[in-house]
Amino acid sequence: MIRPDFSRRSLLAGGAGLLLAGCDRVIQIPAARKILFAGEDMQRGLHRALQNRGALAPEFTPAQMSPVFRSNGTRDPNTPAYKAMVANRFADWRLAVGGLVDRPLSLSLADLRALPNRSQITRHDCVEGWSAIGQWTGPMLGNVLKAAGVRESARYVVFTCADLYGGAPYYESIDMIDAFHPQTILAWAMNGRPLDIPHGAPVRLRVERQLGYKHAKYLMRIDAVASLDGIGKGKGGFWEDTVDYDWYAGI
Ligand SMILES: Nc1nc2c(c(=O)[nH]1)N[C@H]1C(S)=C(S)[C@@H](COP(=O)(O)O)O[C@H]1N2
Ligand SMILES: [Mo]
Repeated sequence: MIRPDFSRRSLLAGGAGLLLAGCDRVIQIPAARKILFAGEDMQRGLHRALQNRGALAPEFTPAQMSPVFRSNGTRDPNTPAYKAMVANRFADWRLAVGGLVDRPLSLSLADLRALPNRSQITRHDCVEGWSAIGQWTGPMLGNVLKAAGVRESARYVVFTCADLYGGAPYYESIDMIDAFHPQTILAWAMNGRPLDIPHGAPVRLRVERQLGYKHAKYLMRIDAVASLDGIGKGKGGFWEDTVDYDWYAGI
């Protein structure tokens, strides 16, 4: 990831040779003062924005977990292909990782389980007005993207699912800040058990700073892309395309 450098020094170095005048003197020049303090405001504003995007979602204790965690949207993809995977306990399921990567991957459940895993107890907030607290376990998406050698040109990650809506797969997308957020995981377990069908078996996305519809279930493909144009209807997700839900659903 590129870390922007908004330090005063870099602003000066990039400026009109002001560095040569020395700091004390520069500060006396009204025009320079203006540039410096505009820079300071920009620095504060941007840092706040970046910090907020990286902040962790609240995590809870086991005692706070919801006794019932409802399922929403697709509760069973129920296609012939999905039924065949269920019959085989997902032994044939593979997660394709492709798009703008140097090393496309095809990962089995065993591959995902073998990576360092993270468990987190978080609150799921559905835009329809219900919430539930559950525990999720899986590898960080960022580590999988790193293993695939995601390219600098990638700006979004697109998730394609096994369930169909009107013949087309459910899909979602997030940006690189969310993709590399430490709580963004590919969850294969929920509440300490392998993920069940209603909640997205065998693997679903957890992207804890976003509303429920961003948490794609029944994952089949992950693609790094430079643009969302030409994917679905171009708005970055099934609900975004269909009923104008916001693409950025940050909470
Ligand atoms: N593949 C897929 N993912 C999906 C959906 C869906 O219909 N299909 N529904 C979304 C919505 S609106 C919500 S609130 C959550 C529900 O997750 P849950 O069934 O585990 O409660 O999944 C999201 N991910
Ligand atoms: Mo939802």
